[in-house]
Amino acid sequence: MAASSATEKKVLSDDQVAFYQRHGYLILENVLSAAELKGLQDASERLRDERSRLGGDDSLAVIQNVALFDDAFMQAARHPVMLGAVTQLIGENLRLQHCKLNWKPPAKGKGEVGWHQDFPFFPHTNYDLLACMFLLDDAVPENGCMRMIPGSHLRGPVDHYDAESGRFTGRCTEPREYEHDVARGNVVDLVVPAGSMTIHHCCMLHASYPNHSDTPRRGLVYQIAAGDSIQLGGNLHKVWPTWLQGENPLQARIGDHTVYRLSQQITNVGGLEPSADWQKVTQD
Ligand SMILES: O=C(O)CCC(=O)C(=O)O
Repeated sequence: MAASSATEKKVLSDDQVAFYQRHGYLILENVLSAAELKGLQDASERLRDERSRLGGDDSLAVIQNVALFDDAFMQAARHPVMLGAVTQLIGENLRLQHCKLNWKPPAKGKGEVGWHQDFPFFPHTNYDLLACMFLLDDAVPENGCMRMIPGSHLRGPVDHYDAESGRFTGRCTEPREYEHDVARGNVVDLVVPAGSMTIHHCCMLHASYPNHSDTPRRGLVYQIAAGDSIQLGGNLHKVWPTWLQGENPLQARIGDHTVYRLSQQITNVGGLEPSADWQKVTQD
């Protein structure tokens, strides 16, 4: 999986780009070769102790900063198909904001993730920020696949704060933002075979089912930001300074139009340790 010049060949058709802009998500089937998939599955097995340490044997384990645990995950961060697709959606200059392995073990009825957007966890100066998930197992409703409300990204960020305490909850706290869509079936289950990749916009309202099956559902997530989409809040992860492609433009684009020049690169002197600081719900 060599780092690519992602512009050489277009990964997405014009229809796929238009679909993403309209619906806020995409499915690219069978992106990983059999060898790449096996390599990532093997790498995830090497994290089994970490999963247990996080209490993830009978619940969803979110192992943060996996690219720092294992080079296989750092190589996958520069997968040419992923970078090619992301380039077409948010541009040439790409920063890795965070990466993680979401490992849903076959613990019956566990691992459900409630409706939320990613953006409120780590707001940026614009919305050119998206998540790519490589599925390391077939994903179906029975083993906890993700669900999306198509078009919800166009509404912009919605509230994730508890009205009484003012605390960030990590879940959408305005049920009207999703209940109506769920009731009328405006929800898409991302049913995809292992080796596929899904992409979703940072303002996409999404959730995932609990695992009711006998098989795990592992999803390897890369959250990628355009070079001029600058993080305003939330955690700065250890992998955050990882530049995936292109150059640091040394500017912050605020919304669609205002561009503010930055005098120097922001440096991340701390950052979260690989998974050590993981706390359920409030961190992504
Ligand atoms: O892995 C899952 O099922 C949920 C992933 C998700 O919603 C997220 O990482 O934001």
